[in-house]
Amino acid sequence: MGKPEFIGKKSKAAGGWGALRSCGKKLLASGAPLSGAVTMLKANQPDGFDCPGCAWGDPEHGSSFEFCENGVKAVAWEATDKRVPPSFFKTHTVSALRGWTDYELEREGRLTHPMRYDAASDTYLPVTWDEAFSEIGKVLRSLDSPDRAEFYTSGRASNEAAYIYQLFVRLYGTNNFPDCSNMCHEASGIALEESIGIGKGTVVLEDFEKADAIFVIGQNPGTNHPRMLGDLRRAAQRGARIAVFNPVREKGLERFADPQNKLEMLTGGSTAIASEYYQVRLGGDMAAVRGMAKAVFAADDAAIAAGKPSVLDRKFLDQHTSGIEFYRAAVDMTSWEAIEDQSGLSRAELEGLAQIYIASERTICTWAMGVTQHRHSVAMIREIANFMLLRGNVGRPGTGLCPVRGHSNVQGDRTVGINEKPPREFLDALEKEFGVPMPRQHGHNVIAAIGAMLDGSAQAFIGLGGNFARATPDTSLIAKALRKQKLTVNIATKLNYSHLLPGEVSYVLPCLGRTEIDRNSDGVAQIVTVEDSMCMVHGSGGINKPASPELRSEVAIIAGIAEATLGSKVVDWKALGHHHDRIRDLISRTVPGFHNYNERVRKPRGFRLYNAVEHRVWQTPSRKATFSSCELPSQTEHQRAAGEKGLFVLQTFRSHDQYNTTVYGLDDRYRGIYGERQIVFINPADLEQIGARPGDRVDIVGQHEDEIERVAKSFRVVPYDVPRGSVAGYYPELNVLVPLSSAGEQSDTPTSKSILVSFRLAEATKAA
Ligand SMILES: Nc1nc2c(c(=O)[nH]1)N[C@H]1C(S)=C(S)[C@@H](COP(=O)(O)OP(=O)(O)OC[C@H]3O[C@@H](n4cnc5c(=O)[nH]c(N)nc54)[C@H](O)[C@@H]3O)O[C@H]1N2
Ligand SMILES: Nc1nc2c(c(=O)[nH]1)N[C@H]1C(S)=C(S)[C@@H](COP(=O)(O)OP(=O)(O)OC[C@H]3O[C@@H](n4cnc5c(=O)[nH]c(N)nc54)[C@H](O)[C@@H]3O)O[C@H]1N2
Ligand SMILES: [Mo]
Repeated sequence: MGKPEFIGKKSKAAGGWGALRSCGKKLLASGAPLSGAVTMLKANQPDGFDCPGCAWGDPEHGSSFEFCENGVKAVAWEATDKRVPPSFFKTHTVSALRGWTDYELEREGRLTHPMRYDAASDTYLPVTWDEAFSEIGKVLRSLDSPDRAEFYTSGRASNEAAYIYQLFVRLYGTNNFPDCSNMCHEASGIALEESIGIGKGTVVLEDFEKADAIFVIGQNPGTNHPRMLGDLRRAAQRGARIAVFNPVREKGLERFADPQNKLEMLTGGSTAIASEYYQVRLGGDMAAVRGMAKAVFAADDAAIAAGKPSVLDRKFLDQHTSGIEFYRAAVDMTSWEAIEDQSGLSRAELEGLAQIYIASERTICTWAMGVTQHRHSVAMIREIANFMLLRGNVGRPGTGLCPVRGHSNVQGDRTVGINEKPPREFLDALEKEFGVPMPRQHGHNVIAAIGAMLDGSAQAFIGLGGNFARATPDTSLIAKALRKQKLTVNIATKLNYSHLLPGEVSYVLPCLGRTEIDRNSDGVAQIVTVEDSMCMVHGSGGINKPASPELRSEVAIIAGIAEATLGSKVVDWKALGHHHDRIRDLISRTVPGFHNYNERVRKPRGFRLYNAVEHRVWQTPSRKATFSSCELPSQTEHQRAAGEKGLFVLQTFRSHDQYNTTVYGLDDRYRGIYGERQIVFINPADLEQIGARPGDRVDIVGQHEDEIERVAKSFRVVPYDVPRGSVAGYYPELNVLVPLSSAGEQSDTPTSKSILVSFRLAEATKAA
C-alpha cells in the first residue's frame, strides 16, 4: 500500500523557492538546461516568441520579464534535446507503444521525420514530404463527400496556420471543424454573445490594476495561469477584495510568494491572495451568483425605502440593458432554500459577498473550466453577466467579464475562422475574396465528429496539433472511432496516444514549434501571430535551431496538403506557404479588425482587436446588453448524488505538472502529491463512509445512465479539503469515465466537471 499523503503536508505558499526548484529540475529533465534557460528569457518578449503555456495577457512594459514556472516547463518540454527518429519506430511497434503512458510517450522527445504507418510490420516508416502530401490528397479526393472528413484543431495553432487550414478545408468543401474549444470555453462564447453581443472577454490587464473587487470562479490560476496570480497578488496588495469560488482549497489562490520578489523569498513571506474563499458545490455557482444577486436586489429595495441612492446602476440599466424586469422576477422566484442547497453556501455567506460587491466601485469576474464544463454552463455564465450588469460592471475601466482562456491561441483560432458554425459575414467575405462558393451548412463539433466517426459517416481525421483521443470523453470508444478511418493524419511536435490509433492510411507529420526559427527558402525568418484572452494580437518568432532539418512549419505542411488535394487554381498555396505576410494580408481583407495587420503586429505589444463592449456598443439583436432569466437547474448532479447512497460527483482537473494531455512529471506539489497520478481526492468523512482508509486503492465506477460500463481501476484515495459528495482526480487518465453522451446544453461541451460515480474497494486493497 502506498504511503498516504495528507492535507497540510504541502509546501507553504504557491510560487516561491519551490517553483524555482521545480523549474530547474524540469529544465534538466528536458535534457537542455542551458538552451532551455536562454530560450525562456525570450518568452513573451517583444523580439521573442509567445509563451506556449497559457493565454493570459502580457504587461505593457513587455521587457519586465514575468517569471512563470509552468511557462518554463512548457518551453523546456518543446526545446528538449531528445528526439524520436525513425530508428525509434524500428524498435517499437505501434501496438507496444499503446501500452506506454502519456508521460512516457512525450518524454521521448521531438518527432523528426514524416512517418507513414505500415500495417504489415505494425510500425511507422519514414517517407518523403511529397509522398505524404500526395497520398493524403488522393484519399481526401476519393471520399464521396467532403463532409466525410473531420478537421480537428488544437489551440496552439497560430492565426496563420489556422487561417490557411480553414481556407483549405472550406475550399475542399466542409465546415467540419471540431476544435479543442468545444471542450473548453465554448459555453463562454455562446453565453457572452447572447448577453453582451461578443463571445469574448471585455477586460485588459490594466483593468486588474483598477478593480476594487475580483471574483475568481472555477479556476486554478496558481497552476494553469501563473502569470494571472501576479496580477491578483498586486491587486490584493493594494487592498482589492478577491473572492474565490472553488470546491477545492487551491493553494495558489490562498497564498502566493513571488519568485521575482527577492525580499519575500528571503523572508519566506507570501501574500494572502483570496480574502474570501468559498467552497461551493460542484455545479453550484449559478445558485451562488443568484444568491448574491438576490441580496443585491434586497439591499436596493432597502436603500430605496430608506430614501437612499439605489445600489444598482440605474442609468446604465436604463440606457444599455434590456430584460431586467424578467430577471428580477426569476430571482424573486428562486428560494433561498434552493440557492443554499445547490451552492452549498449559506445565505449569510452570500449576503456578505453581495456586500463586497456593493461596496466595490469596479468589479471584475473571471472564470474557467470549473464553470464551463457542466451541463448548465451557458445559463451559469449568463447569470454571471446578469450579476455584473446590475452595477454597470461591463464596458468601464477596472471592470469586466473575463473568461480566462486555455491554449495560448485558442481565441485567435476562432477569430480567424476555426468555427463549425461560421458567421455568414465571414463566408461572404471569403467568397468575395476568392470568387468561389463556400460551404454554408454547419459542420461538426467534437461530439458530432466522434458520432460521425463511430457510425461510419466520417472516414478521415486530420489533427492540427492536440491529442484528440486522450482529450475527448469515453477513451475506448474514441480509439475505435479512429481505427475505423480510411485516413488519419496528425501534425504534431511530439508523439502521443492519438498517433497510435492509425486508420487504413496514416501519417504523423512533424512540425516546428513556436520556439524554433522558421526560415523560408529565401532565408527570411517568419513570424506567426496569436491573440490572448484580452484580445491583444501580437507577433511571435522562434529563436532556437529546429529540432530536425526535416521539420516544416504548420503553415507549410497545410499548404502542401492543400496543393496536393485541390491544386492551385483558386489559391497559390506555394506562395502562401512561402511567406506568412501573404496570409496576414488575406486575413486583413476577410476578417474584421485586422487592417494594416502586417505593420501593426510588428509593434512590441501588437494591437488590441476592436471590442465593441468597451464602447458600450452591444451587438445583440436588441442592441442592448441582455439579461437572461433562466431558472436554476431543476437538479444539479450534486443534488442527485446526495439523494442516492454511495453516489458522488467527480470533477477531472489538471495537476501542477501537466499541460492538458502532456504530462511533464508525476507531482502535484501544491496539492501535496508526489510521484503518481492515479489519485482521487475525497472528503475524509466520505472516505469513512465508503469504508476506505487513506491510501487505499479503489475502482471508480461510472454511474451515467446508459449501457456502457465505465471503470477507472486502482486509484489511491487521498483525504482532502473538498465538500462532502464532491470528489476530484486528474484528466486525461479519468476520461474513461467521462460519458460521450453527457454534454452541456447549447455548448455541447463534455461535462467533465460533473460525472456521477461510485466506488468499490480495489482487489489490491482487499487483499492487503
Ligand atoms: N500549466 C498548465 N497551464 C494550463 C493548462 C494545463 O493543463 N497546464 N491547460 C490550459 C487550458 S487548455 C485551459 S482550458 C486552462 C484550464 O484552467 P483551469 O480552469 O484552472 O483548469 P482545471 O485544472 O480544469 O481547474 C478547474 C478548477 O475549477 C475548480 N472547479 C471544478 N468544478 C467546479 C465548480 O463546479 N465550481 C467551481 N467554482 N469550481 C470548480 C477545480 O477545483 C479547479 O480548481 O489552463 C490552461 N493553462
Ligand atoms: N476530462 C477532461 N477532459 C478534458 C478537459 C478536462 O478538464 N477534463 N479539458 C479540455 C480542454 S479545456 C482542452 S483545451 C482539451 C485539450 O485538448 P488538445 O488540445 O487536443 O490536447 P493537448 O494535450 O493540448 O495536445 C498535446 C499535443 O499537441 C501537440 N503539440 C504541442 N505543441 C504543438 C505545436 O506547436 N504544433 C502542433 N501541431 N502540435 C503541437 C503535441 O504532439 C502534444 O502531444 O482537452 C479537453 N479535455
Ligand atoms: Mo482548454
